[in-house]
Amino acid sequence: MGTALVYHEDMTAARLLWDDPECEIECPERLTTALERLQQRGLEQRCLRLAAREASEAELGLVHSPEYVALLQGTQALGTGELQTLSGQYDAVYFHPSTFHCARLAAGAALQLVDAVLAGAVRNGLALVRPPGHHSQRAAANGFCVFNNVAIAAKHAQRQHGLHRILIVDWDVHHGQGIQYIFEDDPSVLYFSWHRYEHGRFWPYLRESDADAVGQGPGLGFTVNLPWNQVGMGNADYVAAFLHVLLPVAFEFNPELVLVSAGFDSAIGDPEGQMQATPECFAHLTQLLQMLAGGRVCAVLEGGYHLESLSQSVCMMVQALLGDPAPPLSGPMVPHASALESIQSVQVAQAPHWMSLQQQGQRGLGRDGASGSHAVAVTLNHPLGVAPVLSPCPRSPEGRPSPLLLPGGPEFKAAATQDVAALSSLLDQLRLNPTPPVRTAVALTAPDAALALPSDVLCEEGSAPQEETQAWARPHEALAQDRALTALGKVLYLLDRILDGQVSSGIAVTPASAAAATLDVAIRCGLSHGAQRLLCLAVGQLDRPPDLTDDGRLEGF
Ligand code: X5A
Ligand code: ZN
Repeated sequence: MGTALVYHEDMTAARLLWDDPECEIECPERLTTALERLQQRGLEQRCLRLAAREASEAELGLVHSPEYVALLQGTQALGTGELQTLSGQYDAVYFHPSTFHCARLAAGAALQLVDAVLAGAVRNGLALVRPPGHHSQRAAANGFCVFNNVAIAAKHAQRQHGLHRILIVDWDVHHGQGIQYIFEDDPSVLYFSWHRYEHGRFWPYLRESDADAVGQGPGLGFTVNLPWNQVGMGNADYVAAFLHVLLPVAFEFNPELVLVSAGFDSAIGDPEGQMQATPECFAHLTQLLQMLAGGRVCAVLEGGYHLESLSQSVCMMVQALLGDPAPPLSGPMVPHASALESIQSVQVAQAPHWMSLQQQGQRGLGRDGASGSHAVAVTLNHPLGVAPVLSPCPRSPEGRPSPLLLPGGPEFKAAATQDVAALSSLLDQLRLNPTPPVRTAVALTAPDAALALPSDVLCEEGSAPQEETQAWARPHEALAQDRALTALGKVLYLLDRILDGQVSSGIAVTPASAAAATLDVAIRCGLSHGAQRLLCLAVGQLDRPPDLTDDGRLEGF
């Protein structure tokens, strides 16, 4: 199942016919440049190409009033002066005699994409369209937008395909207030938008773009606004927003379809956004969204005004939709303080509506480590899962990973030989079986041992020798207790089985009061067994052991 690319050349016909510095950035080259780049990279050829059709009057009527559609229809016959006068009645809009046709194609392209995905012809896709849609409202054009392409596609997916839960992710740098208004009281459509806001001092200057606008009536909690109060937000900020706001809520919502209002004015270089996220970031964001709705992701172009940045970002998104690995993100992955403030304000505003956000912002208040009455799970993973000594896969100048080299060619053979050599030296070093016989094991102490486990999970009975366990435990007061010591013995045994290559991954349970100490021992034990690299991930408050040498082998959160 592939990726659809929906397009029609006619959508390049509309253009600004008079002088207007605000509107001139929305130009036909946005589409031609992006498409050219997709062709150059060989990406367009890998997609199922679909020619956009016009949306029907009835389809436009899913969102817009008949009077508004009729008014737009009438613009086809107007002269330049009349078009300019009419445009002036809206905020940041221009009309051209071809606007009605283009806008019907843009909405039609979104519909065709949704139909292709929901019919199972493709897994996902992108509609390359203009004019954009997310600012347009029931009876008003706004911010270069004429018909609300994504909102129409969502209504269509509900009416024609019977969907009950649709997620709209609007990563355009402007607030898609049009989409918000259309679905604000509707719990079947979850609308997420991040946007340049600057405390209300950025277009479209709306109070209802702030984090405390969360929807109305039955739609309470189904509008999620994340305002950026400073420019310069980058990869770390966008990824943090996904990990700490969008994805928790989205997994809880469990959508049947993801629509993306894919504006790339949120990327580096864009004159509107003034943000710093690199094109690669959009590959990662796209990958993250593919974990939802069985990968049914339909993206529809919104903004994006820096032609080079736009084209690169579009390529990155299409690559990710096609299933290619995402290039690594550059720069320090540290979110800005202002971004964290914004994220927290959304968590606070949305916590009453989403269980997945209710624990956030309470860290360090003693919920996780202090009481000692409940158990904490420690997850351990086979080192092959993180490919300890494999060199990063060699990339072509374009950043394409080596597996796409033509099989049989000399470069392919050289790369393959290199990979095999690296892999066998890894196995030699770690004396590992490439596929451990047991996928997952658990190490439980008596009270938890009665848990019903899936049949393919091994309940590990063994413990490390008592002297060894005591030796590891000695420096830690928290491990003096019998229960903690017993649990540690089981953790060490499990770790040994993983490092031996008998088990791929495991889950161990330890008393909460001993979690930090147990993890400390597990880290030291792993490193002393010759693990090449160790990633330690703590969910909740857990300090990194202070005295472990910083030799680059240990990475901790
Ligand atoms: C779709 C989009 C932006 C309008 C900006 C007006 N519209 N200043 O990015
Ligand atoms: Zn925009």
